[in-house]
Amino acid sequence: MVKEQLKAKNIVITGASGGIGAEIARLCAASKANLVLLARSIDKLKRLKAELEAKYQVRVDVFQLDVSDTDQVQKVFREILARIGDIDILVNNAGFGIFREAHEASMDEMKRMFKVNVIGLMACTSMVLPKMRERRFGQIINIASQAGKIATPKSSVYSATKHAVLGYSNALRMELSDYNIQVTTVNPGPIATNFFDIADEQGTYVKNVQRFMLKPEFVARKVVGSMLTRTREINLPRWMNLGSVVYVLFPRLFERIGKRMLNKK
Ligand code: NJP
Repeated sequence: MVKEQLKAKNIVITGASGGIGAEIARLCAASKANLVLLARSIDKLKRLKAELEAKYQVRVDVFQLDVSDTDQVQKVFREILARIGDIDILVNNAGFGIFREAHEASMDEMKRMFKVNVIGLMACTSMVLPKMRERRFGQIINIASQAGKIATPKSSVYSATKHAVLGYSNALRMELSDYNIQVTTVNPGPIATNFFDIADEQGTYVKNVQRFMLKPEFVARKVVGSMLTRTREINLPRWMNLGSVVYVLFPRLFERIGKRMLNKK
């Protein structure tokens, strides 16, 4: 997939060391965008940089960044802005989940999930907003989740973080609507990535939803397809979104009838 409009655009991707972040990076590089890739695993980022530069002759900068460390976020983004100038697209993709019933979740897990999935995403966004507003150009793509629309058992904390991402993004979209800056949210169902190594220690969920699992390449194609368009929200697979529409309209009925279907973890 090659998207001509991305040629020479500066795209920053958090959580780019694996999973959908790395796939998004590959497609952007194929479209000749300049990339800034961020994650904690610097070795994986360096390997991806070498792969993309060799294959597509694009510029790839990599920085080690734990998005939950907001001082580090500020430092790294200042460095990015100084080095590459304007950021055209920010993909806030870094995130993780731990599936556990609320009474079993530790304080530390709760804080870590919020610090990465919510505060980290907001911190990165804050760093690109002033320049984007000044230029009246840009796009912020926030990877949320279907869990941000329908909360299910054993995902109370993860789901709360993704609801927070959607709330933040919806307000941001309205604030930026007069500035030609698009805010796109992405709400996938389960995707076959390493996400479940941490989220689903027992493997129960993966076993139960194996047949619905999305391929990371497919999700990445949809995300890259939305770049520099006015796409508001991407919901994958489409039928899951139908579920969230019904949920909003008839929550009590949905929870009663869907009880077994929603209890897959
Ligand atoms: O997961 P995985 P996905 N600071 O584990 C990085 C959402 N999602 O690609 O730091 C900075 O393969 C980590 O890098 P590293 C999900 O919530 C997924 O599936 O080196 N980066 C890695 O590159 C998340 O927002 C599913 O360990 C941090 C990346 O994040 C996004 O999709 C379903 C970090 C995670 O790659 C990508 O997840 C859904 C930190 N503190 C939403 N912590 C799904 N897979 O089923 C982690 O609805 N990273």
